[in-house]
Amino acid sequence: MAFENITVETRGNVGLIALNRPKAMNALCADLIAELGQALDAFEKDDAVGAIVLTGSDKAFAAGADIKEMASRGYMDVYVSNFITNGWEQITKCRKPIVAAVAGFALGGGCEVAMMCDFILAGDNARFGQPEITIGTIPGAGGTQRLTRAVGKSKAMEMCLTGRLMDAAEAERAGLVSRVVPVAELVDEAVKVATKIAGLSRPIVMLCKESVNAAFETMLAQGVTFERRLFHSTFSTEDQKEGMAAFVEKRPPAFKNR
Ligand code: DAK
Repeated sequence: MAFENITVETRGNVGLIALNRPKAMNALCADLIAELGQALDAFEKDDAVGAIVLTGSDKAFAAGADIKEMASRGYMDVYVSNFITNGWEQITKCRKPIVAAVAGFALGGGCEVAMMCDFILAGDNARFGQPEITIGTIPGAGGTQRLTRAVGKSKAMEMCLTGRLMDAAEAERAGLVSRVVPVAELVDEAVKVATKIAGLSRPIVMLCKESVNAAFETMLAQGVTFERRLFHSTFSTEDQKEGMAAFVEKRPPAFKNR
């Protein structure tokens, strides 16, 4: 597939997508979002790919939705056309794990896209924010919801109400990112982590992702019950037998994704 706003490659069994609109700080125009959706879909269907890394450039993961594309739209227009809705949440529908490797600016829709991924590894120059309030609007792709769940009300409220950016160290302290690594090592480190995941049992990885995600949609008791059902179901797989036998026999497991 030929893309104009992203680059796509595979590294071993990891699919690597890089947002690539350098002149606009990777602003998320409609074409970019459509291409991202196509690339994710292709990796989701590709049996050779077990995990995905989504990154940007060293300067910007993405500086938000494309303001120039949005600026002159009117209410009836955006409402009736369901403006920038289609495609935006495809990341959250993907069953394979997606690691966001964020360097530079992750603002507005950029921060929201990173938060839609399963976890975020940050380069030490990363800066996160929801600055929509400073241009007369509010987050529209889940920022007020996912940021609040990630960092708590006080910090999320301050960031959404003032547009203040958070640096990588603060983002790690607040639990928005799993780890901070030197920016020069970011993509390699993300691919390394994704390779580790892709080498595990694919169905078990998918069950695990589904179970963690259920924590955002359920009450605790319901979530724990859901987890218990999935945990029990892993005992119906060949990979659970193999994983535990390999441990007992002191050898690496050979998972068959069955
Ligand atoms: N859109 C369009 N162009 C952008 C852009 C953006 N978000 N961000 C940067 N650019 C462009 C600049 O206009 C400039 O282009 P030229 O002037 O050279 O043509 C170029 O990228 C370089 O930017 P700067 O010259 O500004 O570079 P600096 O290093 O000085 O500043 C910056 C970098 C990232 C701090 C600054 O560019 C900035 O503040 N950018 C805007 C950040 C922002 O406000 N982001 C939030 C946008 S609103 C939804 C889905 C998503 C959304 C809503 C709904 N649905 C699913 C319903 C999301 C909304 C948003 O993200």
